[in-house]
Amino acid sequence: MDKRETLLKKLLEQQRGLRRVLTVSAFLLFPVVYLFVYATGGTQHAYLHIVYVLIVLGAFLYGFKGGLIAAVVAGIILGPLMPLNTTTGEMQTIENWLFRMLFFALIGLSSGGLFDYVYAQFNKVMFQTTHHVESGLPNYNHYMKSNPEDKPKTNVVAMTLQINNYESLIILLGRHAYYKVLKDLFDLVKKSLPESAIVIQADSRRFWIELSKIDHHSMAQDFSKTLEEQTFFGENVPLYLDFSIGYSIGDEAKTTTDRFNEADIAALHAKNNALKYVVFHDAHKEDQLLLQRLGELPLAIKNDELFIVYQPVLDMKENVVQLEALIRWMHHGEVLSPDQFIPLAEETRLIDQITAWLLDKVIEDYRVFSKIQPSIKMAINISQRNLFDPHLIENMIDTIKKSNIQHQLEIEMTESTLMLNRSLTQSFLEAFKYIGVESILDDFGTGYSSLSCLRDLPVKKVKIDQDFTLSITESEDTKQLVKTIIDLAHYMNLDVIAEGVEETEIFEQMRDLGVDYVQGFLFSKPMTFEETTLFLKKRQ
Ligand code: G
Ligand code: G
Ligand code: MN
Repeated sequence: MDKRETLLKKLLEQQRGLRRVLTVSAFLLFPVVYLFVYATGGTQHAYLHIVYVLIVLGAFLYGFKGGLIAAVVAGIILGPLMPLNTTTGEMQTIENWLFRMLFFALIGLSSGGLFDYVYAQFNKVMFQTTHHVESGLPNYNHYMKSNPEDKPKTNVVAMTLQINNYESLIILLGRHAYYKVLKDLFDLVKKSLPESAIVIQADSRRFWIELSKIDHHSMAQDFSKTLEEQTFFGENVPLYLDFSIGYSIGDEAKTTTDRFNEADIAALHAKNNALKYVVFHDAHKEDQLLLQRLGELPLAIKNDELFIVYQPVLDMKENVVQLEALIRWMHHGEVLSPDQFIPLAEETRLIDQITAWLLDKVIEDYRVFSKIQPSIKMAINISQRNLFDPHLIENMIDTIKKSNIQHQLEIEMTESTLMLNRSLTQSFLEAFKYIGVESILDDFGTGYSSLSCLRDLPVKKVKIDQDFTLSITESEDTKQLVKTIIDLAHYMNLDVIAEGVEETEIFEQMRDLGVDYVQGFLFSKPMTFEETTLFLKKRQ
């Protein structure tokens, strides 16, 4: 809280006391003014004008009502009760003092009205800083007003109540009706929690709640049940509100603001894991770590921290036929694997930058590899998310055509992600195929609807997931499954790659089952550019 705010708060606190003192003083000052005007000779002289101070004071203290009352009192004590001339004792005429009283009243009313207006504006501003503009519900400033120091405490529980489907509710209802629903929710929350609970609106989709330490387990159960059982209406339409709740509970002293942040993280965790509520745990900070990593990713691209390793794919005569490009990130001296950052990037448009970078780099490296082995093919992995950006696809197709690599490049798509938008995927794969770039269905067998993928998508190869490959020597069922996949693929004129071939025995079984290509640690781990160059040279 800044200094000005503290000062204002003190002033407001003192305002009441000040008001009382000034009111009493005003009452005492009327007789003083009376005596003063009397002593200076009555209303014939200008000294009576000192009474305006009291009229304006009345207006200042009680608005137009105060101004009016002060004006009438002043009008009376300086009217029928006050001689025109105290030495002669001559009284004022009725018209004289009535007119003056009217004039006083005008001053009292107008200055009082002005003060009322200023106060109303002031209160409005004060309200707006402590309440949400659209819902009128108390906000964080409201909380901070009653808890300005935010000292670490041990005896409280913080809770975040989050509406996960807020965007769709806004689209459905419009802002106005949405905030009415939010108000209903607020009332319900207030009603179902102990009276001492502080509830504030943290943002458009979140309430923050501070509770004294209680049996949060039974409370959490009851509370989420109450929310679930309530039907909310927006514009008379029944609504489904999808809630997640996060708690921050702990014996260490923490400021409530820190607790609210922890409760937010817990609520996010609840949402991502489809849980009703989650109690914050230090491990949840990993979410924060991931977000931090996402922030670093654009710089990683610029600073050349991303690099590619290549893993060879061999035919059954053990000739190297292809190199699969696998991305890595040199992050603070530690090599991160794609699982540690690609899923993050896939949630944003960064994945497009990464794929564009990857393609350029692979083409550059291909120039070197193809000098050693002209027949070598390359494979890159692309994300479903990439297909959502027609510009990226256009640019990729452009780049591929310009570098004339279309017949040496294949793209691998993971089956599980293909399902997100089948028709889009199909048309883009068609576009790639049209220029000569074939596609591989990656991790085949682990996703869903595999068979319709095989039927509908223009792919040339399927890659059997390493889960199957690795267990083929151990389980007869897996072996039969792999055999069926291979037969099915061959029936559809597709080639089969087995990924994860770690042992000679696996290789031999795969060969017996009719696999066309193999990839795995038995032949080579993923290698850096330099290692790959040496590997290819040795193989010639
Ligand atoms: O190399 P590793 O086993 O860590 O790879 C794990 C997964 O990451 C693989 O299944 C692969 O499909 C994916 N992957 C590797 N490189 C890339 C890439 O450049 N782009 C995308 N989208 N995925 C990649
Ligand atoms: O899913 P995708 O094919 O894109 O990923 C290939 C990944 O599988 C590579 O990151 C590589 O590290 C890993 N991989 C390749 N060969 C083997 C293997 O023989 N055994 C195991 N466990 N992993 C492998
Ligand atoms: Mn792959």
